[in-house]
Amino acid sequence: MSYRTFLHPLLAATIAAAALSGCGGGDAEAPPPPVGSTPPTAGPDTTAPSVTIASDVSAPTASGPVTFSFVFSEDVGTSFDGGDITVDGGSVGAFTRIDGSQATLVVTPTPGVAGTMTVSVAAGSFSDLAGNTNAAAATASKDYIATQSITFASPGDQALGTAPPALQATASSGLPVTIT
Ligand SMILES: [Ca+2]
Repeated sequence: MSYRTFLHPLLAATIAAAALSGCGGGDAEAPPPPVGSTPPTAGPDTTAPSVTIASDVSAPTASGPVTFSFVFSEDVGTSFDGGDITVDGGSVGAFTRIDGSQATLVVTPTPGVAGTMTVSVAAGSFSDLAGNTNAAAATASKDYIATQSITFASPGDQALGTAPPALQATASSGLPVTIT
């Protein structure tokens, strides 16, 4: 029992010292930074929002579906949706609104042909929370290659002594095929 009664004052002193050092002087802390980045004297928001479009394929050409991202300069709420996007050279897939300042759209290349997918947003398509609409259009494109089949026509039966048959082929893309 004498051991326990001796330990308690030591423990208490240790805890008290730790609590004191944890205080750290306390009165020298900097005041918290002001909330928000807009000074209270700023006028109404008259800055038009803008959008930057990019694709998730860094290679020069894509060979399958491409996800285009739309990153807005400020919160545009729900004013932007899939109907604000014009797509050429591919078919429109899933549109996702990540939040008020980001969205994505999947575009699948037209099967069997090579070409360019273009995604664009016209001016006046979306607005910020103050009601300012985007003044500038935006666009992005990605070239794509797609597999295609080449079908050779049968040369048919050939008679001895006649000229060799000319091979003929058609491509699934509809583009002309040159045989050399
Ligand atoms: Ca604005």
